[in-house]
Amino acid sequence: MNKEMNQNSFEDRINQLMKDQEEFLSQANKPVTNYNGLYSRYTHPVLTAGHIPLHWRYDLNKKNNPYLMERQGINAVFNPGAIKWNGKYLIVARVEGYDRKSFFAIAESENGIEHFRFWDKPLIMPERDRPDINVYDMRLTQHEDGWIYGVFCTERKDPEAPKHDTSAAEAQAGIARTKDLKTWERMPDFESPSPQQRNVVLHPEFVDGKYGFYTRPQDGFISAGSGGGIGWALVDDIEHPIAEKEEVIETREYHTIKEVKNGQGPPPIKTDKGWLHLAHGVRNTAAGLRYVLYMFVTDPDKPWKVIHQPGGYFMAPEGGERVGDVSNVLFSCGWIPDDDGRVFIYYASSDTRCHVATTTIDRLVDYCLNTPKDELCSAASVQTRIDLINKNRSENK
Ligand code: M1P
Repeated sequence: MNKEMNQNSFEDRINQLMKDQEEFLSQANKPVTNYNGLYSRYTHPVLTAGHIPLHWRYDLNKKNNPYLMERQGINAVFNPGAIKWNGKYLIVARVEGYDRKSFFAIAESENGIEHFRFWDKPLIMPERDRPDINVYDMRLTQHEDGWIYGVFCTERKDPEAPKHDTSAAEAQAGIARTKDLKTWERMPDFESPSPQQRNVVLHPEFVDGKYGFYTRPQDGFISAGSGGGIGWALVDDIEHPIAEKEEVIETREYHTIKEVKNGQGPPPIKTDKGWLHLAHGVRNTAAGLRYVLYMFVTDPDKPWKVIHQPGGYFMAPEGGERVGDVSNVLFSCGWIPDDDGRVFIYYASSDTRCHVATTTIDRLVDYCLNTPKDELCSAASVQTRIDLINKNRSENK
C-alpha cells in the first residue's frame, strides 16, 4: 500500500488540521530587533493564506469529500485596508483563490499585531449593472458624513478587445459604503476624465462641501502611460460620483523610486503639521518592477497641496518580503492611527501576505519634515550628504 493510501483517518486529519491552524493563529508576534528609529517590523506576517478558515477551503463532510481534499484553495492574502472598529483592529484583505479571483474578507485582532482571525464569511459585495470580473485593494475611509466607504479596484475585460486578446482589461474605482462593515451599499463606479483608474482613495473630510478623491489616472490597464501620478478630484454627490476635473498633485519623476508609477496607499492621517500620506512608488529594473512605500505631506487646509516630500523610500521589501507571486513588491492600503499616538501600518509583501509595522505620529512627522527631499541628481545628492557630514563634524568638535 503506498503512503497516500496509508494516511490517517478522515477524522484524525481534520483534528490535525484544526490543531495546526489553532497553533498557527495563536502564535505571538514580536518586533524584530533591528529597530531603525522610525518603525518596527514584526517577526511574522499578520495574515497569510494559512489564516483562512478551514471551512472556506474544505468540504468537511466525509460523505462528500472522503479524501479530505482542499476543494477551494487560497493562493494569497494581501494589500490590506484597515480600520479601528469597536475597539478592535480590522483588516479588509484582498483574498485570492486558486482560481485567481480576488474578494474581500475582514479579519480582526485585539492588539493589531497578532492573532488576527477572519470573520465567519467573506464580504459580499453587491454589484451594479456591469458585473465585476475581479475586485481588489480596498481602502476604508471613515468619512465625516457618517458612512464608512470602501473604494476598490473593479476590473473587467475590455469590451473593445479583439476576440483573440484574452488579457485586455479595464480598471475602474468601485465604491461601496456601510455602517456596520457587514452590509454594503454599492454606488456607481467613480467617473473621471481618465480612461482607467486604480488606487483611488476617498479623503475623510469634506472639502468645500464636496467629496475629495486621490486618484491614479492611467491610459491602460497596467501602464500609467500619459496618465499617472497621484491625482486629486472633487465629487459633488457621492451617489453620482462624477469628477469633472482631475489634477495630478504628486508626480512621477525620472530616476526616482516613483519613475514608472505611483499611487496613494491608505487615506491620509490628519496632524497639526498637515496630512500624512503613505504611497507606493514603482521603478523598473532588469529583474522587473520594484514597488516601495514612500511618504509625503499635504497642507492641513488644502489636502491636494503637497508641502513636504521626504526623498527616497520609507520602506522597501526586505528578506522574505522580497519573494512571492509578484516579487519585490510592498503595497499598503491601510494604516490605523491609534488614540495614544501609535500608528499601525498594514502592508503586503510581493502580492502574497500581509504584515504590520508600528510607529508613532511624532516619528512619522519627524521623518517627513526632516528627511531631505530628492534633489533628482547624483551631484545634488552627494552635496546633501556632505552637508550632513560637515554638520556632524562641526557639532561634534
Ligand atoms: O503587483 C503589484 C501591484 O500592481 C497593481 O498596482 P499598480 O496599479 O499601482 O501598479 C495592483 O494590481 C496591485 O494590486 C498589485 O499589488
